[in-house]
Amino acid sequence: MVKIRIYLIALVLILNACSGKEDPKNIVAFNDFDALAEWGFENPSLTTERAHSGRYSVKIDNSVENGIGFNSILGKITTAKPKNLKVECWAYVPETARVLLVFSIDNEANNTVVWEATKLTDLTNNYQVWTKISKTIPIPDSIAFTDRLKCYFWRTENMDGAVYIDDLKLTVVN
Ligand SMILES: [Ca+2]
Repeated sequence: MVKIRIYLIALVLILNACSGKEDPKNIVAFNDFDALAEWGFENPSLTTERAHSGRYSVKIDNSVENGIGFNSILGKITTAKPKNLKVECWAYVPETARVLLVFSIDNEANNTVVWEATKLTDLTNNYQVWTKISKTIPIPDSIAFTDRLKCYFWRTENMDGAVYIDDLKLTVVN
């Protein structure tokens, strides 16, 4: 699938320098979706209708079931097994949204190790404005470096309006 990863690290470092808080080595992935678009990546969920950063964000509506997400092998993103992973993003969510934030880990045999699905409407009470949302997921000790991590947004049924996602970040929290 999409390689949403290394070339964004420089941007993460810049953002971190601005905030002065987070340790950049704990950030395993960041996507502002602008870099994807600038590099010619095409996806039905990429949009310029609304953005929290730059020009691009990911839009999920009745024509798009899954927004662009994160998909990688644990051993490619970290050399130490995390105790928790924090998913953060900026989200523009209507009250009518029927979209889940999904975080999953599958092992090499395709068995599910972790499956966390949370309604976006349970992660914010601020509708129709850009809001920072986050979810921290405990990672079991049994995780292997060959396991596959995915984080994405999934529309589970038809809905009125559209959800926009921008600045998706995964951080190790120990
Ligand atoms: Ca953006």
